[in-house]
Amino acid sequence: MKRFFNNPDSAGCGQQTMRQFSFFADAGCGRQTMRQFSFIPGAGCGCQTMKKLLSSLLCLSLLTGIAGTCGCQAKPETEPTDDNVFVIGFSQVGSESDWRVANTKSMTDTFSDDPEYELVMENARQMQENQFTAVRRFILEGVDMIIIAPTVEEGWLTVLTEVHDAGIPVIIMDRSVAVWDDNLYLTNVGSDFLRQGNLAVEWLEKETLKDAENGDESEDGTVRILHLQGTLGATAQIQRTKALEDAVASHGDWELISQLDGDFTEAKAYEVMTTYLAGNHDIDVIYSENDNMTFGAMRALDEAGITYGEGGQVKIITFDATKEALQYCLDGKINLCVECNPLFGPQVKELIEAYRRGDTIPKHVYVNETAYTAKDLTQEFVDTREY
Ligand code: GYE
Repeated sequence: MKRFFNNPDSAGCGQQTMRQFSFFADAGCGRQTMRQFSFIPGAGCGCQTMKKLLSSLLCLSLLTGIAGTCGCQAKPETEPTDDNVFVIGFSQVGSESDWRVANTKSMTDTFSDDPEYELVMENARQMQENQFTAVRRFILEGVDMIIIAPTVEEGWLTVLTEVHDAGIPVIIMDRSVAVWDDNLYLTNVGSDFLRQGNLAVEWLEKETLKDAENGDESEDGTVRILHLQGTLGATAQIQRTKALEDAVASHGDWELISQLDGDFTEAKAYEVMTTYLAGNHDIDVIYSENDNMTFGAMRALDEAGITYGEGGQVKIITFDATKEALQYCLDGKINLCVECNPLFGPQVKELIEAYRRGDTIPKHVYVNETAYTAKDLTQEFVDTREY
């Protein structure tokens, strides 16, 4: 590990201490791991694994004169030296959805138990500017690798070139970046969002055909689709939207009645849906680009007295297939859950290990996913859902 060589250890507590001290002093930064949250209630930051947090508390005591002795230099014999620890700077999008929380947990769980790794996560709170700041800080710190889950696709060329020039390998995770030079990153791991969107429209095609055969279509035969979009410019939004727009273009009887920006959050979706429903109730389908927006939409539909799900006025299609959404699906409140798997921490680690062994790794790695209707689900399956 090559970080901190310019950072003299004035406290005598090791290089970690400098960082950890600034973490305590600089509340409000986006650094954290899941485990740190449970020890520092309400803190939105933190930048070390638990054992380091404990040693930093000792060091902090020394620095602030609360305790007289500091055992920080004395590391257990079994612990690797800093030089053996592979430090990964991870710029995460935020914590906007249940999917994201599960993804963060998968990443922190994967690396936190392995003393060979340190995962330093920065939460960008859905702002690309925050990601640029985090990545530049990782470069200064000389981390061994940077993982970026990009908020949006555009705008990455400059900062990725800076990382490349610093000789730090990059993995793009979850969403993608739109750069012409794919040598700027090692690999892109995540979902095939276009395939997800296509699974949704294929299901809708079959459903609308069934409705027509059963005489359940709307009076004029039109399928009115309300589209709730995720963060505009994010790969998950772009590709899921493309699948729907292409399908609408090729089905004369499908109408996109409105596209509302829900930013992948429940609160925003609830707000835009409530406003929309104040003037319009004529909806046959809601195509919602993630589960949390779906929950917000369901609340707005309930308040407007509009029924949905099996036998309801509105069919609901949602993406992610979290445990809560699957339960709604099993209960007949959501018609289709398209799966988006956030649990790829172990897969990311395998790719890193392959890279460290010198193996060639593929430029794009997709995770396995499917789609569920109530017929595909059992209570046992939902109960054991990991996210
Ligand atoms: O669908 C949504 C999250 O990029 C796959 O982002 C991710 C999406 C996911 O906020 O819930």
